[in-house]
Amino acid sequence: MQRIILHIDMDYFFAQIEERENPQFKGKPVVVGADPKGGKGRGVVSTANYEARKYGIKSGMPISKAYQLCPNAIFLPVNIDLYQKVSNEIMEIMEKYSPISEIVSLDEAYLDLTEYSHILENMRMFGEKIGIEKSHKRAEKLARQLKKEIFEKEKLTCTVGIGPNKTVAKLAAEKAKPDGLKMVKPDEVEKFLDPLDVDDLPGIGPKTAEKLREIGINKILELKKLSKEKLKEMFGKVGERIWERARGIDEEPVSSEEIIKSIGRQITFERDTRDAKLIFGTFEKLIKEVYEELMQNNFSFKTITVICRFKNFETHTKSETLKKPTKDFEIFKKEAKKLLLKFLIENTKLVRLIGVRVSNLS
Ligand code: TTP
Ligand code: MG
Repeated sequence: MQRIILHIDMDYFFAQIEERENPQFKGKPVVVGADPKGGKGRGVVSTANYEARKYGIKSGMPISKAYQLCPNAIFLPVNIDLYQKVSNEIMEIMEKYSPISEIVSLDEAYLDLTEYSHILENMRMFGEKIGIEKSHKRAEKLARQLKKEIFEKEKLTCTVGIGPNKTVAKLAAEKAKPDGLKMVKPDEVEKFLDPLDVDDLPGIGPKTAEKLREIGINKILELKKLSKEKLKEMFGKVGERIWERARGIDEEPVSSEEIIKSIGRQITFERDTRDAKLIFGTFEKLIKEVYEELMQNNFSFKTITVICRFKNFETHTKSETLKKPTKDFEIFKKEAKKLLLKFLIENTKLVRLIGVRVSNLS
């Protein structure tokens, strides 16, 4: 059946809430994140409003870099309790628009409007074609209402994308930011996707994109020239997924079931360090926190991943997958420490950040 999927993403979410709470910030560059400490701060940018983005400031960038780019910006700490409260209110509004919804993050969600619009509009006597066209109109109207209701109740703007599946809906929203509404109908998918950059596709991260660029592939249109086999050979199982996504194929359902895929913790040291006692002491604390959350959810795990970022921001991960799932704390600790030790042996640089994650949960 032809589906109609809606994706909603709040505009510059954390920073927009701060603007709402402090109207005097409007029109000025606002950066939410770690304390810049006059350019010596060590954390990262959570997000920035559009004025700050004009200076090149982006999510995930070192806060010191953001400070360099625009020292006069308004730098604010992350007030996550407030953002969580606002997020809950928005998701409550959003969930009224369809019985099938999926919350992806604090500011992002999917709605499946297929059934809903079909029940209302798909009058069989007009045949399937008119039915789906009316359904699209209905979906667009719902999207406009949703944007309006959020703006009236929360005084915040968002962007909505509508498409035949999650991938297309999400990309449509991304391309319509900020305060936009974009619908891509099934027969428009190809025209919409072809000119986009390969790394626009969900599932293509910077490393995959780099590999593709190396062989002269920049746009989705060019990506489509590679066979499924070739992509599998290059990227393994995800290659197949990439082949499908490039053609606008995505069968993944909108599902409200909360699936925890992994549990992890990481920490940036106050100062780059090689102090083994500090590194391993901190690491044990992280391991304990991860293990506690694992036990709260009554999960077994199979894969352990350790992340290590060095002085120059060079970041590496190492993973170990066990033969069978376990809940054993001692195995977790032993394997994780082994991975961390490998990092420290292979690399003599100062350590900036360490982290540990378990996945393959059951
Ligand atoms: P996004 O929706 O990715 O970004 P955004 O809402 O700030 O901006 P856009 O208009 O482009 O949608 O993320 C939502 C929030 O999640 C963001 O406001 C802050 C937080 N976040 C981080 O803390 N770190 C990150 O690296 C990213 C990407 C987001
Ligand atoms: Mg957003």
